[in-house]
Amino acid sequence: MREAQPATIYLKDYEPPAYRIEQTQLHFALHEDYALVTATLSIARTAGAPETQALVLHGQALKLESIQLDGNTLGEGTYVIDEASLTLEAVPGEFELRTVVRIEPQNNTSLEGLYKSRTMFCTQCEAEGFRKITYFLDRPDVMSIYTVTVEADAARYPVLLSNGNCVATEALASGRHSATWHDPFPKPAYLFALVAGDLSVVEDSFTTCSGREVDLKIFVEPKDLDKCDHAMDSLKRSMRWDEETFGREYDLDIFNIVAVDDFNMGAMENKSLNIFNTSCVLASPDTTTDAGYQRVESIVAHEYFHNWSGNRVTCRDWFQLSLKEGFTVFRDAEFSSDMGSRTVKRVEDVTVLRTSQFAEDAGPMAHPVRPDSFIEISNFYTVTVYEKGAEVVRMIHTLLGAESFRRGSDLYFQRHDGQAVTCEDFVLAMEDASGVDLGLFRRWYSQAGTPEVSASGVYDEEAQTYTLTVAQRTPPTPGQTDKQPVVIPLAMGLLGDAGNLPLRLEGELPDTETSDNTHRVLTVDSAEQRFVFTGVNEAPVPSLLRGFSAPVRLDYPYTRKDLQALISHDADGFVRWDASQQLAVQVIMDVQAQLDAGSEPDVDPLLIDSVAAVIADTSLDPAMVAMMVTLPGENYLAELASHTGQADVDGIHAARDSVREALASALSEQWQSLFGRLHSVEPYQASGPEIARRSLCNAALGYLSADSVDGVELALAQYHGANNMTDRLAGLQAVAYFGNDVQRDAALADCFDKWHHEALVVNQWLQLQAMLPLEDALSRVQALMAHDAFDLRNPNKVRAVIGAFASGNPVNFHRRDGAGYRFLREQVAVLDGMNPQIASRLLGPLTKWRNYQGRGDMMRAELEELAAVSGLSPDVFEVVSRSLA
Ligand code: 0A1
Ligand code: ZN
Repeated sequence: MREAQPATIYLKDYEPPAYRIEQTQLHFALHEDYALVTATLSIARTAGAPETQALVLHGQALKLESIQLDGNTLGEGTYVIDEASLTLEAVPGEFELRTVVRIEPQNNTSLEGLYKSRTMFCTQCEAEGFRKITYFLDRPDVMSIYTVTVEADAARYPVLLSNGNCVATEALASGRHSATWHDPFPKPAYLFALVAGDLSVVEDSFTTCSGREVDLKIFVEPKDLDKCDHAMDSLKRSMRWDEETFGREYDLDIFNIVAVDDFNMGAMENKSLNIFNTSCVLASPDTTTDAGYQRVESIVAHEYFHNWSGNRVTCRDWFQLSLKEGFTVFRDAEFSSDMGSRTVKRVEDVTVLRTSQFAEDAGPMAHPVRPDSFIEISNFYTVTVYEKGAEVVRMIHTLLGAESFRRGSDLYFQRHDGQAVTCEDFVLAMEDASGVDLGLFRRWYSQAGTPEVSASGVYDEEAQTYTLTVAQRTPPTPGQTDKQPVVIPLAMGLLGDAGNLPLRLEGELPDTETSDNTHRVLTVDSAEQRFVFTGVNEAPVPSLLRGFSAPVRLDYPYTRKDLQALISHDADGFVRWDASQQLAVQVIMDVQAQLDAGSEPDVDPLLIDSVAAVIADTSLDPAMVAMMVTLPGENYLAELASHTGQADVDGIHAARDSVREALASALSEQWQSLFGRLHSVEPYQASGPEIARRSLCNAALGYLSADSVDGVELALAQYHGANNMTDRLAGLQAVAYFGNDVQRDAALADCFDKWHHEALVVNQWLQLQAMLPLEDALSRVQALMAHDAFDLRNPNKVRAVIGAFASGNPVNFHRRDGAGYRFLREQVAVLDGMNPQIASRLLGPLTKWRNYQGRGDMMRAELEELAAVSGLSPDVFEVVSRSLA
């Protein structure tokens, strides 16, 4: 255990900064074995702060070479340096501070601050990486105007970039050169960026709504120049959409994106210089799947949208992270919905939310959308802050309606432009613009845990009424035992034999009916409520939580017939899909119980009929059909099981497999005809209809290869004949899962042979193998880590192998002998010395130790083993100690 525990920081202790840094001038001299950073800061004491207030600058892993105050060199003894700060006890009210520090980007494996990725220099400063570059007030409420000069060898680093506009370039002695950039917008240090490298560029332009011409540039390594078109198109679509949908115009004449191979996250919204993980910006038919294309579009949009929701209006402190992230995820989801299918996008997002966020909210790391405390903020870039945060914004949108919400967002941007603000400021703007009281609604920001909503309905034939009773409770989470009811917008309808019924609540006059009187949003805001619908002339099936209108667990005692009715003809696409999943969950659970009891699995024919009907329903979007015929994932099933007890990973796996086999064989003709109808070798297009076609075709291929050797042959043929990555990978995956050992190994070897030069393809090849539910999976994973294609310093490779194994290969990670857990613990311990952010993220699956039948002790033992390691990073320390508490 470490000697001194890292400190916990509390929201309640927030104090505004005592000093501001109005102007920041930086000079970077970049060399192969060191960099010198000269920072000239114009600092002023905040009005009202005492003159005796010391100036404490953040700084980490810096070697101070010199320090001057208003031109006078400060001698030792006039300042104090420790491993996290530089303190000047007495300073004037206004002064200029100049420091020169020496850093070692080439040895920076944390990928935070200034580091080298392959041959280029780049930065990652969010959340607190700037302090690894120079001494500074590295907090988001200190906003400064930056002028940055980057100086480096001209041949190795012809491209020199920073935020804002390039205002000067200079050729220097000894083959060096420099470029100076000025950003006119004040910004917090976390939005600073610098890049130096030998990069190729794709250029385009965009004319804003007020007629300004913006140069758009994407910088990549020369070999990737052919993979930028999709990102560029996505960027232009995002810029137009933000003008049209949110009235947001871009504010500079230049917008740059740089792709880097070694990156901890997906991408970063630095002002006018977005830095992207290559996996989130590069796309070509041969290297990128349809899902990859969609990810590029949504991440390019997400980072671009941050220019307003994050940069122009930023966070006061890191507890407010969801202010920018929740809102921006909401904005990017709306964008993707408008670009493609709204229902499909919703289903994808809800799947992530229910699988990962609900699990987080039910486990030891549970925290509110606006956390109250943290040790290491990097640990709080979570599905709760991002995805649940976006759900909270979506609920505000639902409660206010689209028009008032837009007024609220306009007011928020106008009121707070150039400021660092709080989630409360966002809610206040929404209230002020709409007149809607969001008083109790605020609990969504402060209360952790997923609310459980149980609903029941009673039909009174005589009175022609239908009474819906809705109760809610939120289970306790660590540190929060008493929970209050939350405000839940419950979108719903009532389904009759021939379609959705008109809705009228008791006491309402007929003229309050809207044009669509078969759909409404009930506001549920107390522990238990009753809603009485009148004029209901048949016993309905309630269609509840339409569009997943709130991030809650809904429990309604549906019969399988009810679910079948919702699947086949409810008006809400989300409910239709959700009912298909609920039916599948019930059937899988039946089969699990049968297998447990030692009996033969007996798959309810109702599921088979229902899947057959979905396949035959030509009115449905093929992408919806694909999602409705796909069984819920093992992690989701485990999450559901651990909600009411503990998950039996092997039982879930076996049951799901046997239901899949039953569907594969009972409907083999249907799968064949679907495949025959949908298979195509036309040139690849990443259009909505083509993506939908491929998704259904490949779902059919999955069932065919699960069913027969002929199916595997078909998959093999598709793998070899494919002209795009989606079909190639689907073919390879089907062969790897259902083929024999010889077929599997030959196809995998062939894939590496053909694609070893494309890092992003190799990563998908690694990931596919790490997730194979084979008996020797762990030794395969260990062999992959010894492969030339693997590199422990590259987060994409680590995620593709170690991450995919721990979270995407449940039967092997949860091996009975505990070897999967031991493996993960060992890898985390090694990685912690290199890259604490990645190490701590990888730990996620072990933190769920309470959820697994017969495994908890072994999992906890590995966490305890880690806790005993000396010199753990604060990142890993926080996750380990919270999960053991
Ligand atoms: N703000 C970025 C992603 C990001 C998050 C955390 C980081 O370091 C801890 C880095 C980048 C986004 O939302 O896209
Ligand atoms: Zn973001």
